[in-house]
Amino acid sequence: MKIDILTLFPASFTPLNESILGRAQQNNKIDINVVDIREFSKDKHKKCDDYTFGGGEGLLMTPQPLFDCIESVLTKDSHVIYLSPKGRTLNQKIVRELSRYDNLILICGHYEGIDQRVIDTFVDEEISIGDYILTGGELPAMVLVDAVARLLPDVLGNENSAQNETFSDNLLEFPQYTRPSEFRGQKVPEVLLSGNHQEVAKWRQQQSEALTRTRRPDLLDNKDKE
Ligand code: 4GY
Repeated sequence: MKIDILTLFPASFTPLNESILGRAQQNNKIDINVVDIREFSKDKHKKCDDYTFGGGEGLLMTPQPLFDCIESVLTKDSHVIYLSPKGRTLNQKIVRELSRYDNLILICGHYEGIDQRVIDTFVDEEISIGDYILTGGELPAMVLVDAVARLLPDVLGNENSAQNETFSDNLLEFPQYTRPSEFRGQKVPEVLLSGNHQEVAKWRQQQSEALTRTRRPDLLDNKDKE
């Protein structure tokens, strides 16, 4: 998958070069292309924002740099997303949907947002990462990239990818422990040390169900499942 990230702040995206996503990029499992919208401005001072028609405080990102920037990466395969609190709220079902595209183009707004004509012309859908207001679309874009990338083939280690998709779907994760078996007087549950894989699986399933019932009962009757 190729992901184009269009932003006025390309330096914000260095975290994507670390850890699992950094390795995935080096191994060509994902192609993350951060594009500086400012380079497309035809203004003599590379201006990319202006006051809103109708009045009001803040600045809006102007259409010209965005139109040219989007057109420089747009193909028949592109799915164009604008990160915005007005969008449908991201969840794991939507992440799975997005992971099937060959090319995502993510538009990051800043200031008061972008001219509506950019949205009307190019944007296939608006996506929100949650009901709170940030200063720009850069962090939401990184959240989306991270969540999508880990579903792509050969991005996670095999242990993880197998486990994550199969059994605990729409349940919260059971508690986990590593060595030592006792630390500062706190013992690991006996069943996990038993070597009885069937009993371990049963305990984990019970723990997941109980935790989900108390913390997130909304997940149990949720149609965002598959
Ligand atoms: N929440 N989910 C979000 C956000 C900030 C003004 C447009 C969110 O996706 N985006 O809070 N975005 C605004 C700031 C420009 C983006």
